[in-house]
This record gives sequence, C-alpha cells and structure tokens, in this order.
Amino acid sequence: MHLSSEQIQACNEPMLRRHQQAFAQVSAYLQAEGLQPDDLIAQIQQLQIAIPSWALGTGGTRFGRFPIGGEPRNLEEKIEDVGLLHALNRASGAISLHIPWDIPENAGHIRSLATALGLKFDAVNSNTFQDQPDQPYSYKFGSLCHTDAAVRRQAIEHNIEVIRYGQALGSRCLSVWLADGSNFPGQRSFVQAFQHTLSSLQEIYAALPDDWTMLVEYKPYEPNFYATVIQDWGTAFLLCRKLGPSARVLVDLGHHLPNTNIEQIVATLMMEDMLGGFHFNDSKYGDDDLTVGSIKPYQLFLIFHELVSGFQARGRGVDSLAWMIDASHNTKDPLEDLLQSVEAIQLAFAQALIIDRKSLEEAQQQNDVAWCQELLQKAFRTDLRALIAEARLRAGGALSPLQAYRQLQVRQQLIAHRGKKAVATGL
Ligand SMILES: [Mn+2]
Repeated sequence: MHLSSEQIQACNEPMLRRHQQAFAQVSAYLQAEGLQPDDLIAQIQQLQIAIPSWALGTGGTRFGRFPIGGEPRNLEEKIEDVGLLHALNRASGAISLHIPWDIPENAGHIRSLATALGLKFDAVNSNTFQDQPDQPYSYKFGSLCHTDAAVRRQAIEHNIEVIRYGQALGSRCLSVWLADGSNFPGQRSFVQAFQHTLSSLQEIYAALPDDWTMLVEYKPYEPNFYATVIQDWGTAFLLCRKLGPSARVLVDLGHHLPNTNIEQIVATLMMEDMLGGFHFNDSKYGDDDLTVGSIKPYQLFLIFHELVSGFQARGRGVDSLAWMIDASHNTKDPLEDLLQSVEAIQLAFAQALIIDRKSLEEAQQQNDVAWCQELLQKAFRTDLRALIAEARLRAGGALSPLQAYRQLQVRQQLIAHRGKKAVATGL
C-alpha cells in the first residue's frame, strides 16, 4: 500500500483554513519573542526518527497478545509500513532492523525499496536475548558474558554477522542490548561477567567498520531480576571508554528505575561526548514501553532541553545522534501509536528550541530559582502544535497524520491485503 501526495492533500484541504489561522497566531507570538518560525521549522524537519522493525506489529505481554490484523508479514511489508508513516509525517525517514527477525535476504532489493520511500537504514540491532532454532548453544545463562567461551564465541559471531547485514543496507550503527545477568545473589561473579562482556565487545568492536558507531544500551533489571551486567549508564560509559572512540551510550528512557533523573544523565553524557542515541518510550512503573510523552511529557521536554544545550555547546546538529523509538503497542494500532510518538518527540524538541537560554543562564548565575523555573515552563506551556503541523505541511505531509491515517482507512486496507491473522515476524 502506498499513500500519494494527492490523497494526503485531500485530507489536508478541509483543515487548511483553521491551520493557517493557528499558525499565523503562533508565528506572531514566536516573532514577538525574537524567534524565527522558519528557522525552527527547518530544525524540526531535520529531526528524523527511526522506526524499529519490531514495533510495527501488535506487542504482547507475558500474559497474552491481541493482534490487530494486517501486520507486516515480512521485511518488505515492514518497509512499506514505515513508508506509510513517513508519507504522513515526513519525520520517520529511517528504519531500525532487528536481526535475526528481519534478515535482508536480498540487500539490494530491500535497499531500493527503502530508497523509493525516502527511507534510510538506521542502527541494526543484534539479538542474543533468545535462542534461535538452529543455534548450537543456548543463551539461557547469558551471551557475551557467558561462563563458556563457546557461547561467547557464538554471540560475538552473531554481532559481527549483524554488522555485515547492516553494511549491505547502508547502516552505520550497531546497537547492542544484552539481557545478560543473574536472577539470584551468588549466581555469577559480577567481575567475571563484566570482564567477559568487555572482551566479547572488544572483539565485536574490532570488526566495526571505520565509519560505524557501536551503541551500548543499559538496563537495570529484566529479564534478569537480581543483576544485569550492563545495569546503568555508568557501566555502559565504562565499557564504551574501554572500547574506544566509536562506542557510545544508548539511552532507552524505559531502562531506568522510577524517578531517575534521566535529563541529568543525558547532560553528563553530552558533556563527555559519550551519548550515541535514544530509544524513546514512556513508563509509569518499569520498562512499560508506552508511547513516548504519554505519561511524562515534561521529562521528555527536559531531556530535549539538555540535548539542545549540548548541541549548542558542541556545535553539533540532530544528525549526530541515532533517534529511535523502542515501544510496544498492546492495545493501540501500532502505526497510530508510532505517529503519536514521533509527534511527541517533535513537540518536545520544538519546545526546547524556544527556551530563552540567555535569560536562563543569567537567572542561573544569579541563583534566581523562581525565574529559572518560569523560563523553562514558559517554553513547555507554549502550544507549538501548529508549528509542527506547518513543518509537516511544507514537507508534503499531513496536517494531522493520525486523522489522515484514519480517513484514508489505512488499517482496513492493510487487513484486506494481508489478512486479519497476519503476524509480524519476531513477535
Ligand atoms: Mn531499547
């Protein structure tokens, strides 16, 4: 299925007048604040969020799964789905693949399919958190950290194979997330598990092409409930430092214990030039994988505040990081959820861009606590939805991607074409 620009324009038509009024209003406000709407729009348009191939189907919990129908049955159909999202929002111009769920059998064909839809290949993700039917050794007791060198070898070779697949597609980044850890005190030596992980990662790092980045993701618990080998940003940071300049820390928002100050972690990683990318999602209790911005939009804004500060301090742009969504959709249509996620990220970014940083710095220097809060919240409480919509409109997207998605009956057509019982690979 493909959405034409005529179809999207037809959806925009009845909304155009109201949008123009709203945009004129927000433009006037921004200009009065000394900001240039066109500059902001250009920056918003640069931010492209990669859609993970595993998030296009209905997610499940350990209790059950309730498929929505019309899910992509193969990699070609996953690319087709990301193409639909990108046609609607013009901000999902990349796909992040998970190996072995999405092995590109014919890389040339897959690459040309993606290019035709304006998509690039973002980070490729290895998987040593589950056993594949044909593998000789089990990851039940870990992969890169395993006590048995043969298991570690198998996991190292898998990661190198993932790099090769990524190279064939034009990706330049490997994401490594390990489920490795222990369920009970005394089960493993912390030191030995770390050292095995480090030496395994060093072998993978040695196979990394020169222009590639290795992203190391951390998580405090789950699926192991006593200890995770790469449990926090400090451990990921330490591993990256030992690996070399092409290794960076990946921050998955859900991979923190409740109330962790993630924006402070982001600021520190930016300061040390060790932040590599994001996995966006939101959570109330644990790694809930909910739609980013649905529970804690202020936290998301504060994270973007630190990102924008870091970019300005280092003279970098948004393309210096890997931006990905890592969410699971148990009750929503995955594509609707992803449209909401991208919009939430764009909004937080836009709000962070309009912070009066000069005044904030002055207020910080003077320890004017109340005014610091005032300046941040002024930006956060500014309604920039019309600015985001204008950025989409100018790029040929939909004024309201979610409404257009429904109006064009995308899910119904996908079900008609792929069937009610189609299940996405990997789920
Ligand atoms: Mn993740």
